[in-house]
Amino acid sequence: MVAVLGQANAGKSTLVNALAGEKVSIVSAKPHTTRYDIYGIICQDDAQIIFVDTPGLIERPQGPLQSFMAKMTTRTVREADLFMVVIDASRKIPESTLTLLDRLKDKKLMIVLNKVDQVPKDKLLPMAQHYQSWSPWIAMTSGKTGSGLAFVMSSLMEQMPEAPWLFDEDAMTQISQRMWAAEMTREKLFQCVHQEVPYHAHVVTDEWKEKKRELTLRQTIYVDDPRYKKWILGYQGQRIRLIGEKSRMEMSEHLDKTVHLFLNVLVDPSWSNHIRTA
Ligand SMILES: Nc1nc2c(ncn2[C@@H]2O[C@H](COP(=O)(O)OP(=O)(O)OP(=O)(O)O)[C@@H](O)[C@H]2O)c(=O)[nH]1
Ligand SMILES: [Mg+2]
Repeated sequence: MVAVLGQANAGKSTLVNALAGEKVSIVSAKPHTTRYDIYGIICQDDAQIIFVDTPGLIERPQGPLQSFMAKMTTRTVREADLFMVVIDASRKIPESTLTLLDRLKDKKLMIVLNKVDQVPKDKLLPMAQHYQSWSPWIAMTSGKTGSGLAFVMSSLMEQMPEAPWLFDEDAMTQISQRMWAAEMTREKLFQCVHQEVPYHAHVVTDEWKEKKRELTLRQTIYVDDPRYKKWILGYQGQRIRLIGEKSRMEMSEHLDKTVHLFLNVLVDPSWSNHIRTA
């Protein structure tokens, strides 16, 4: 198990998807997109690597959702065999990442300088030298272009401890299909609805019905305030239609099925108290 940790928006989910070769985890330009640990599982030769994508670091968790997110990351740190700390090399490193590096200094730690496509080449070497005081194991990657990923994979393979495989060879992730589908719709909320709205929303798949190559899904988007419902619906329901269409198309592509998606928006001020992984 490889814990993929680091600041929000560093590109952790993009990296996990690229390394696992499947879209298991959602991605957006907004920080704190990932809310639960999501596994990206890959089997190569005689090795199985489980990349554990985690929520971005939260310095002072506020409210039940953020406490839940921070707790997940703490648990992952306890369980992992190896650690990847992902750093957005195009930005100043935040204090929380330095604290994390200090904590993991004596573990098997790979420091990943990510988004190198956005950094001038002459800056990379001094940057790598700087991080060597935490670990000599440094990778330079771009989840976007794929550069450096082959090195990450081959050096991880050499370092994986010997253990029985935890998942079947064809497993992609640990989350249920229903939850994966809910995450796809949540991603579209992050992409299509602006400002704070996506942080106040949660998606649940209520129904999953498969008939040959047709899949019918019903999902509920919970929001904690009626004004967010209005934003998500949009003028004459235009925004919710766009969200549904984008989510449906993406699911169709990944599942190779015709998907019919029905979305409903409900106001429930207490949804964040009931959040769980499933
Ligand atoms: N230029 C560039 N952009 C990237 C790269 N990797 C990710 N991004 C972009 O950075 C943003 C954040 O990516 P995510 O993968 O969601 O980041 P994350 O670390 O999982 O973020 P949280 O889940 O919010 O903690 C998205 O807009 C990505 O498209 C990269 O290598 N290069
Ligand atoms: Mg993420």
